[in-house]
Amino acid sequence: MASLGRHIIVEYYQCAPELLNDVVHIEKSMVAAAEEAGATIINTTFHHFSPYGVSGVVVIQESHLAIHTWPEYGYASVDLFTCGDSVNPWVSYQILKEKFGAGHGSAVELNRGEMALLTKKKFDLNALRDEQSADDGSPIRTRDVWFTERDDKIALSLKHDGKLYDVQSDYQRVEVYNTQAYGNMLTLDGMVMTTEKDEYVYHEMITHVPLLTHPKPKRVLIIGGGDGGTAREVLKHESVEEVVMVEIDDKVIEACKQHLPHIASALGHEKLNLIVDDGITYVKEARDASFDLVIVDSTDPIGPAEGLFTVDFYKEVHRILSPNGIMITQSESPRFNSKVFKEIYDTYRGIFGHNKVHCYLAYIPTYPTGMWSFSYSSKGEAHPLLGFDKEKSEIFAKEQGLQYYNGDLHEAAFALPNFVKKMIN
Ligand code: SPD
Repeated sequence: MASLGRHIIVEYYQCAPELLNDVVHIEKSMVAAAEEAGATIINTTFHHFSPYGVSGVVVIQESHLAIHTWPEYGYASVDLFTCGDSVNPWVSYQILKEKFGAGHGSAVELNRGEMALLTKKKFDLNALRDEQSADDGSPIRTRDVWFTERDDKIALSLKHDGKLYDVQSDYQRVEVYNTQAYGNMLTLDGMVMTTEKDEYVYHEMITHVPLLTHPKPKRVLIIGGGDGGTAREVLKHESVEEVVMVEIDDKVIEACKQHLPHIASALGHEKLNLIVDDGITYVKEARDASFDLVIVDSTDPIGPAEGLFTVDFYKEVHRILSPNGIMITQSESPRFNSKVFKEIYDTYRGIFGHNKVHCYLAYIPTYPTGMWSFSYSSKGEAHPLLGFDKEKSEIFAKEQGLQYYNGDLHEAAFALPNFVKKMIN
């Protein structure tokens, strides 16, 4: 043995970009590469970075395998570090080259810890081992695969057991992950849309606040909302006679029906008219004063939802609202998306009038910063707090077994932190 370890530094070029952006594929490939080489795996940690790139490490009893990918360049940088004679890192090299569809690979091998330069010290191993950590010596394998949504300053990571759905639709990348803490999770273009465990906060707040303050909401329009959560909550109100939902992407509906069935549970409801089309066009063509409530349950203002954040679109929404109509939108995070947040409120106030636009907050752990906002814009006399029938709301919340919304919460949601007030006033 000339050295303690062998370190192979690997470059893979001209790889398939989609493979280099698939955290599950990469983890599986790295695990296979370690196992085939004869290594014993201790732990795996892999992160996907939004929108692209994966980093990960397989810790093996005989050192580690590490990877960083740049899917946009079809490039992966890999370290194969092994010690002992029982593992052959060149086997890993070949396997990974094939798994990533690399057109070209190169590698250099370094010896780590030259024996000629080392002197072995004698020490009593038993004296160093405390009783707690004494075990039978067999490694316990653990696995950490992470989804990460991040911008250049903030990241949110969720550990998952794999992907259940992954389709590039005509509009966006639609994925469902099986997260360990929040159940199945829908992401669009790498951004968290909803999870089984905290979806109720968003869906109860985007719906019951307006529906319990409008005198008699009969016709409701949902723009977006393809997961079905908003429709499910709206349909809990008996006064509602028809819900039209216009979702641009049928793959979102398909993914949620298959993997988030509780959220999608009302998508076949008899009062629901589900249209797969562009919401902007639908609103443009809708009759004047034809809806009592319009809910814009959009994604963030990047990609297919961009047009939903324009003055022209909101003017059209105002036109199609009945005289006492209300428009509700998800208005992003005041802390995370401050610029968009401010612009949204300026825009609505320009259309509905300064005193007709209100902001309310809810706490959604899987959205950036956890603090999320909704806007309540009123065309006529409806007001979120004046004349609010708290008792009716309490009864409704109890009867429906709501998990977040109640009368107190309704009122409290409009109490804004100073920094938020400052941003919109
Ligand atoms: N950054 C998250 C914004 C998500 C808003 N829409 C969620 C859709 C849930 N029905």
